[in-house]
Parts: sequence; C-alpha cells; structure tokens
Amino acid sequence: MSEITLYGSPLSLYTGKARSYLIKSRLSYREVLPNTQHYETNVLPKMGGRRSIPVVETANGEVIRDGAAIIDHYESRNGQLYSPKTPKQQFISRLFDVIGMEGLLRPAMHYRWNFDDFNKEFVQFHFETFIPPNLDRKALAEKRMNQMRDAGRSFGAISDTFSLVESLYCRLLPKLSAHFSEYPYLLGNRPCIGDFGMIAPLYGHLGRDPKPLSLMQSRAISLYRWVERMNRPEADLGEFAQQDNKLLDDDQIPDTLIEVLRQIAIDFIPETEAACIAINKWLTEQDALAPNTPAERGIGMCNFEVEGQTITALAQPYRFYLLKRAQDHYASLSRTEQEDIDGLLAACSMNELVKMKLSRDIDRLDNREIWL
Ligand SMILES: N[C@@H](CCC(=O)N[C@@H](CS)C(=O)NCC(=O)O)C(=O)O
Repeated sequence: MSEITLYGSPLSLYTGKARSYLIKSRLSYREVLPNTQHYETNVLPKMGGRRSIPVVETANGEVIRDGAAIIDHYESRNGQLYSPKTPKQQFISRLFDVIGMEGLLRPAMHYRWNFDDFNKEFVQFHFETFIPPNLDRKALAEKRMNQMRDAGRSFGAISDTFSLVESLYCRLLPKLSAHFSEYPYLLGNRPCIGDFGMIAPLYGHLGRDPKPLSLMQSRAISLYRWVERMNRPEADLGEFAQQDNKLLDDDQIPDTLIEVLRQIAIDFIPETEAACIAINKWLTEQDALAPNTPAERGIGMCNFEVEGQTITALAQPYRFYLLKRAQDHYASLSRTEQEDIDGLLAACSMNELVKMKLSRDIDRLDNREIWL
C-alpha cells in the first residue's frame, strides 16, 4: 500500500502540479477521486472548510490541501530538491509557479468550456466520476459543470474576449515550444518549482482536453513532449544531446524563456496590477477583517486593458500569496543581484512586478490561506 494518497482527478488543473511533483520525486502514491466515504469522513473535515483538489493524505492520517502546500511539505523533507539555489533561477522558478497557478486560467477555461463539439462528452465523463455512484451522477455533474463554465467567465473568458484569448495563447504556444526544443525543462535538464506550476494548466486542461490537445500536438510538438516528460519519473531527455541531470550553469536564464515571459506579460502584468489595486482597496474597506480570517478565492472583479480590449476578471489573493515568495526572495538578495533581476524583468516587460504587493500578508492556518 502506498504511503501517500493523492485525492485528485486526471482532468483537474491543480492536481497536475502535485501529481507531477510526486512522480518526479519518485514518491510512492496512489491517486483516487474525492468521492469515497473514507474521504468524506476522514479527509474533508481536515481540509479547513474548503473543498478542493489536490489533497494529500499521509500514512499517519495527516491531510494537506493545496498544491503549493503539498510541494512545500515534501520539498522540506527532500532537501529542496527542485528549488534552484542561485538568485535569478530561484526568482524565475517562483515566477513561473505564479504564472502556472493564476496566469493561464483564461485559455485553460476557454479551451475546455467553449468547444462543446470537441470536449463535451469527454469532460462530462470525468465530471460524473466525481459524484458517488449511488447519486444521480448525470444531473449532479451537469450542475457542477455549469458552475465551472461560470468560473471560466469570471476569469475573463467571455464571447467578447474569445478571439483575444485565442490570439494570446496561439502566440504563446510556439514560444514555449521553441524553448522546449532547446531545453528539456524551464531551466535546463531538471524540473524546478516553476515547471510544476506550469504543468497545471498545460496538462489537465490544455494538454489533455480534446480541442486544446490537438492544438498543442499540431502547433507545439516540443511543448507537448515537455507535458509528457513532466508526467514521467525519469528525466526523459531522449531527443537532447546533453544527458546530465542539472540546471543550467552560472545562473543562466535562456533567451527562449525571456521570449515566453514577454508574451505572458501582455495580460499577466495588467491583470496583476489591476488585481493588486482592487484587493488593496477592498482591504481598506474591511473594518473587521480579524487576523486569521480565511482569504477567499476572489474578492470581486477588476478591469484591465489588453491590446485595446477591456477584460474583467476575478481579483484573486492567491496570486499574491505565491508572488510574495518571489518578492521575498528578491528582497533577500544583494543590490547587485537585485539589479540583475531588474534587468531580466525589464527585458520581459515585467518591470513593476516586484512592487505589486498587498497591504496585508497571507499565510496558511489549518489548511486555509488566511489574512495575517
Ligand atoms: N490553490 C489550490 C486550488 C485548488 C483548486 O481550485 N482546485 C479545483 C480543481 S482543479 C477545485 O477543487 N475546485 C473546486 C472549488 O474550488 O470549489 C491549489 O493550488 O491546490
């Protein structure tokens, strides 16, 4: 029997992050759907009142909800195996973690929910598996699917923005593929925390649902290979000449990755800025937000401009919970090292990112993100 039970689903975006980490770390786990009596009785009550996947249950009954918390837990026991040690690589790794968790939700939701001819049966099959078999699986799955369609809209994928969302994603695909045709992972021949962030949208939705899968396979072959590689325990360096198992030397950040970040910046930066302003404004209006109050998924909507169009999307505190890790790392560096990162961010059109901070910090308590 495995030491670790991973509650998740093949089609879940966020499960993809924890699963890939467990696979790459060669930790023995079994994956099950969160639809059993054992889950309801023994796991759910320890999840801090938030029902989400992924969740891990350890052999001694400890429950860890949230992909980042799962990785933190095992990284601290694993000698921080997948956390780069050098200044720029550590920063970029953390940045890609945020981008994977929050920056690609629009294409991930659009390509799942707005192509029913391609995806509907496939997605419905999986949603039915979440429902315990004694209940009306079809009706309950339909209800849940409608909630997720709404979530897609709340991230800003509505009919007015479809062509913009597609245009941004279709420009990103070849850039990611160009990078992965030269390097097996983001920073060389081994994955970093940022790879685990990025696999979340790029496997569960964009690298698996029928519509976006065919797009990726036809337009971004080397990106598709990375998706496969991230779900295999071996390094899977087949097509590459260099077979060592190392990050790039000398704190290098490849130019191909700068190109990827420049593309991502187009909506990631205005959205992060607008969400930061909206959440900070909301915080000033909360007279009685006691310390340790759970930080909910969203505090309300924010608007931002992308290539002449306005997008309206949910402002999510979690983006800043993860971004702060990159910012804290930046703050710990010498002035010269910070200037190196400033230069890197300027090259990616992400100059202001280290300054986008919430006026109150977020931490974790009993499996929830909370306001300090
Ligand atoms: N921050 C969490 C987010 C997890 C999450 O939202 N998972 C989705 C499925 S991919 C979910 O369970 N959604 C249900 C809900 O939020 O009610 C993590 O990184 O694990």
